[in-house]
This record gives sequence, C-alpha cells and structure tokens, in this order.
Amino acid sequence: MSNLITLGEFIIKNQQDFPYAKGELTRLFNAITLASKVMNSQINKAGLVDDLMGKVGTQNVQGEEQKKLDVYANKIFINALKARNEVCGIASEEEEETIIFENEVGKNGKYIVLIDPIDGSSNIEVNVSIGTVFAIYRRISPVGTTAVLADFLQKGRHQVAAGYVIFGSSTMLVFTTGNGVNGFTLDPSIGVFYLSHPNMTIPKIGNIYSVNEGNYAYFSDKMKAYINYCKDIDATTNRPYTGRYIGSMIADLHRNFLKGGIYLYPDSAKAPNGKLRLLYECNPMAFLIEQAGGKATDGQQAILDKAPMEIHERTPFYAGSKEMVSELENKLS
Ligand code: P6P
Repeated sequence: MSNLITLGEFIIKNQQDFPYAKGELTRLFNAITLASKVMNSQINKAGLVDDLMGKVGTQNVQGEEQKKLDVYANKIFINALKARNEVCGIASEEEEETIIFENEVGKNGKYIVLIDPIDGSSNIEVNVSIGTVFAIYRRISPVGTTAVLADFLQKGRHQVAAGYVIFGSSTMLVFTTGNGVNGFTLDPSIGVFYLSHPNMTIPKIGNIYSVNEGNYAYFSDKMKAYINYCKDIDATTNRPYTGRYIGSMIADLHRNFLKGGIYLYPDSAKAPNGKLRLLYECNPMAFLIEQAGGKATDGQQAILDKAPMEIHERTPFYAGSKEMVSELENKLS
C-alpha cells in the first residue's frame, strides 16, 4: 500500500481544483467517507445482527417498501453531513420533504446535498452489490438564510461534486469535482480509502447492454426495435451484445464504467417517466459519466440539462459509452 495515496492526501493535493474555500471539500467528503465506513461495517454483516435486511413496514414517498437498511443509511448520512457545518439542506430518496438546517450553523452552510442513501436495497437479501449515490451543489440562496426549494431544483450541469459508494466485493468511493473521475477502494482493516482507479474513463464503445427485458412488452416500438437490434448478429458492430442486468443501477453502471456498455431504464406503459429519480440518481451518475467521457440522456436531451420541477421526479435514463448512447438516441429519434 506504500505507493498508493489515501483519499485524504488526494483531496488535499487536488483541493485547488475545487473552486471554493479550502477545507470545505475536505469536510464534505469526510462526512461521506465516515458514513460509508459505518455502512460498510453494517452491510458486511447484514443478516447476522440487527436484521438490517428486514422491512420496516413503511413506504417511502415513492411508495416503495422501506428496508431497515434504507432507514438506517438515511439516518447515518444525514447525521454525518449535518455535523460538518457545510450543508444548509439535504434531499433524500427516503424523505418526502427536504431537510433544511434552520439553526445559525445550518443557515451559513454553503452546500446542498441530494442523496439516495442506499440504491437497490432489496439486493442485500441476495448478497448483490448495492450503493449510495450523491450530488452536491452550491446553494443559490444567500448564505445566512434558510435554504429554499430553488437550491435543490438546480440543473445537474450545476453540480460541484457527485459520487457513488458501491458496497460490493470491495467497497469503493467513486467521485468527481468536475476535473475527471477517480475511484478509491476501502481497506476495511484500517478504515482508509486508497486511490485505486485514477482518472477513470469509460470506453467510447462496448458490447454490454443493461436493461430489464421483463418490461419489454411495455416498451415503445422504438425501444423494442433497439433491444432486438442489440440481439441481432452483425460482426462489424460487435453484435449481438452481451446482456448484463444486476438490478442495482450503481453496480450495472460501475461495470459499464470499467468495461464499456449502456444502461437503460426506459419510459414504458407501466412507468411513463421511467423509474429512476432525476435529482439524486440520474444527475450524479450523469455528471460522473460525462466527466469520464461517456454520455447520459433521457432520449431527447442530456440528463444534466433537464430543468427539475420537483424533488422526486423521475426520468427515462440511458447512460454509458458515448457511441452506444448516441446510437440509441438515433434509433429513438
Ligand atoms: P427493476 C433499484 O430499485 C433501482 O432503483 C436501480 O438500482 C435498478 O437498476 C432498478 O431500480 C431496478 O428496477 O424495475 O428493473 O427491478
């Protein structure tokens, strides 16, 4: 490990890339990495103690069954961020309303964080990778006042940082502050994240397509045609593609990040706006993917250019290797 640099050293070394006062980025990421380490320790023994796999018996604003892990993760990340005095408000998949920190410290926070504390939580029961995804913005309302809804409804293009934590065969933090994407792997024996995937770039083309084909009957004719295209034999375009669908967006996108490929969660007769949430799933992943040389779209426009109308709004989401996403856009046009 001697030649690897730690996350802390990396942030200090690259603090100048973060166009704001020194230390703010460090404190923000200290909160996220601390919460990630706590989550890692719990996830790795889920089912043994405190039955984090169980259901709470409640539903979130999405009408989805909340797992104990969802509620636990939500609490861990919110408390960690609140304690760092940099954040004036948080929006979470697990919270119907935004959380505004109205005390003096909160009012002076300069950042907004939008987070899905655990995406794909139902996969923990079958030991499949799950993850946390977050987006960070500078507030647009004046420092010293309480955050307002407009602070949360900024376009994805205005993110100052975004990242995900994948709890898989290893635990990794992958993030960007607008100067490329870097991946850090946790050494759980000493609780340190080391730079393991410097300057991550997504291959311009790949041969993996990730979509839930169980929804095929509900897709548009153009989407059905695209999926059939992926399965056609054509050696010049490296088809048929390989189908890989984990059912955990972060795991699917992380694999496609490294190997190339396209992830699709289309709109359908069942889900006219798709399933994934724009603000705290699609925007942060789109920021990372564009920073790594890939592309992310809703089929008509870049995800990062969409003007959010509400905190929990959904969007069709197609993301991954630039040439594969462009190929899809052409077939949907
Ligand atoms: P489906 C998990 O619930 C999630 O939000 C993503 O992580 C995942 O890719 C997708 O939904 C799976 O949804 O409808 O294919 O089961």
